[in-house]
Amino acid sequence: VADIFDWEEYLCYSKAEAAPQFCFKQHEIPPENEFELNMKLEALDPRNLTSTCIATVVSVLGPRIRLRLDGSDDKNDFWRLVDSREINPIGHCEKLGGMLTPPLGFRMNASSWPTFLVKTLSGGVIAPTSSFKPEPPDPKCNFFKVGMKLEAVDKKNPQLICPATIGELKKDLIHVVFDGWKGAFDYWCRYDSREIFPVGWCKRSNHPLQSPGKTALPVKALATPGRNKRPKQKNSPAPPTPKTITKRKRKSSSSQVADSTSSPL
Ligand code: MLY
Repeated sequence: VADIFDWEEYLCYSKAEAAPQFCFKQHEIPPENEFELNMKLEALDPRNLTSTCIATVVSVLGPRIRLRLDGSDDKNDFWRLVDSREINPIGHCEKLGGMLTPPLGFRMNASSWPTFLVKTLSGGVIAPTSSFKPEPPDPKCNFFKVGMKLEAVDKKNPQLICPATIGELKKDLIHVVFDGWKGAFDYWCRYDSREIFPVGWCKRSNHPLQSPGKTALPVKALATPGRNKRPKQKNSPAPPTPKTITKRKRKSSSSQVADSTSSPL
């Protein structure tokens, strides 16, 4: 899906500019992801940021990991960058004089927490300290301008990163507007949010990037009827009939859109 969308073409088509790197609290070179499935670490409970819990890596995608709090259900998974301040190696909390706490919605009786903690830690691989990367520096202020393009996490489908535009500014806040999605997924966040990225970040970090919703794309690219039913032509260039040659030459645009509309989500 994602690899077919091309920013360069799209910026040109939409006559927009990409928000420069210095606007973002992201490293220009995305960090290496050295986490592996089932590794355990400490994470702030996203539903209760004053509490530090044990979490397990349940997916790995580019420089992001999907986490599940030990003792919680599988309905509250969340994603963190490997250079997030909100994840730390096991032992970090205690070193600072803190205590590990059960997650909100702990499945068992609170009194069984100490035993649960020992068991859950002994049943997993401890993520090595070297996999936690330093947080990027803070931009000095809100450098964004209305109309600039960026890549942003879709908070309603947080595994997805999608093309977006700065719709509005309000002091330290920016309005993230998802291209081609009629406002349903838009949100406000701070300029130093870890969920927004410069154009090209997904490509550089090997993270999939969604295509914009189809209303944001050139009409020409959408106008070919039945494009989704056509079998893949990549490796089998069947000799085209004279009729198909005339209208189907623009391979890049039609293949782009076929993908943006076939999202399973
Ligand atoms: N299949 C879901 C996901 C939409 C994702 C929108 N993002 C990319 C802004 C839906 O159509 O609701």
